[in-house]
Amino acid sequence: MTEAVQTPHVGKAQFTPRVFSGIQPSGGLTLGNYLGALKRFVAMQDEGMETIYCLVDLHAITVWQDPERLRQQTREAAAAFIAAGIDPVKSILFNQSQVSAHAELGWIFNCVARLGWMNRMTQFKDKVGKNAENASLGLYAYPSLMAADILVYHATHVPVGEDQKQHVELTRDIAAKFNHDYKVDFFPLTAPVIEGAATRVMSLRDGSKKMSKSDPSDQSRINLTDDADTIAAKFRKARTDAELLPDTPDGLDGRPEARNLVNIFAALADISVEEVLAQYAGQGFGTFKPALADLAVAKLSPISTEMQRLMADPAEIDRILGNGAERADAIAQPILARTLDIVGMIRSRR
Ligand code: AQP
Repeated sequence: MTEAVQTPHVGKAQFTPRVFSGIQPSGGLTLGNYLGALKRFVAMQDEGMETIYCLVDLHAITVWQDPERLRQQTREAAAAFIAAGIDPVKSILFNQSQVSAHAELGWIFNCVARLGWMNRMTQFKDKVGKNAENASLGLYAYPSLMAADILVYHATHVPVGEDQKQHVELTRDIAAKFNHDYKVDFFPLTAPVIEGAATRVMSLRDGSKKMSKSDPSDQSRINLTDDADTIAAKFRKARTDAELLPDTPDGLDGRPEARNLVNIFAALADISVEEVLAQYAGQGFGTFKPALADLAVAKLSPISTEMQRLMADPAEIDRILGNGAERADAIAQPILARTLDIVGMIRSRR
């Protein structure tokens, strides 16, 4: 079992371990989403904990999404989850907008989170660059909706890539402030679970930028839908240096592109960086890149083949998401109702 998973408590309240995480259907999923998140989601499901996984479509529209493409990308992301090993019976799998409690708790958390906290969120700054005036209010408030996604299930553990660590820490701050302001032990202090050799997969074109589904360059990422030839060509063209691979991880210092490819190899092969280097030390990228491409094709092509099969029946995907939403709603509604009571809202509607 994942080392970090224990039964957490806040004051006298005990919380049953429950895993929540999500991915935005803001484009096709990448190797970064797979290694940093999806692969971990499958591992946690198979460790026997209650697992709730969500396609966060409300987050996706914080930047413009064409409506028809958003529907398509949401179904494709659901197909990727199932193809990668998420069992929609063992886990709860749904799209966020079908469970309105997320948005309702999100509003309450907008009133708990402080502007000073939001101003420190590095992902917002990275995404808007110099264009903050033009960004949506939703993009700014994104982390407080994310806190609601997690806490509306009293989730205790959130598997994420390194880039989401700050948002999970903000979730803890919101929970702690809510508990303090209302003098309750109601929300757990959720732990991020950031594990594996590739918690931050970098762009294939620039080792200082993370691999991202919204990067304008398709060459910067491996998509889960890429075919074998495309995967091989992208790794062949990936930026690297002219040095040979070292025999210890220290030898990768100052070589971000080389480190990235070695990390990807280790994560795909489920071995350590040391083991990769034991095999490839002294070799150049002319040998390493084709081996990496073969490994990636072997691991990813069964997923993309299964995705294609699932995508042939979109009604079945919608049915799975609808069922998941009902199961999620049954957990979220009592937690939202109790939150509204705590906050002082009259709830007399029949
Ligand atoms: N490059 C990455 N390496 C490791 N993990 C990653 N994740 C994303 N990129 C990497 C993890 O995937 C989960 C879902 O992320 P998301 O899609 O909800 O948002 P994101 O982090 O903003 O991912 P993208 O691909 O960069 O999306 P866009 O381009 O739409 O903003 C998270 O657990 C994340 O850590």
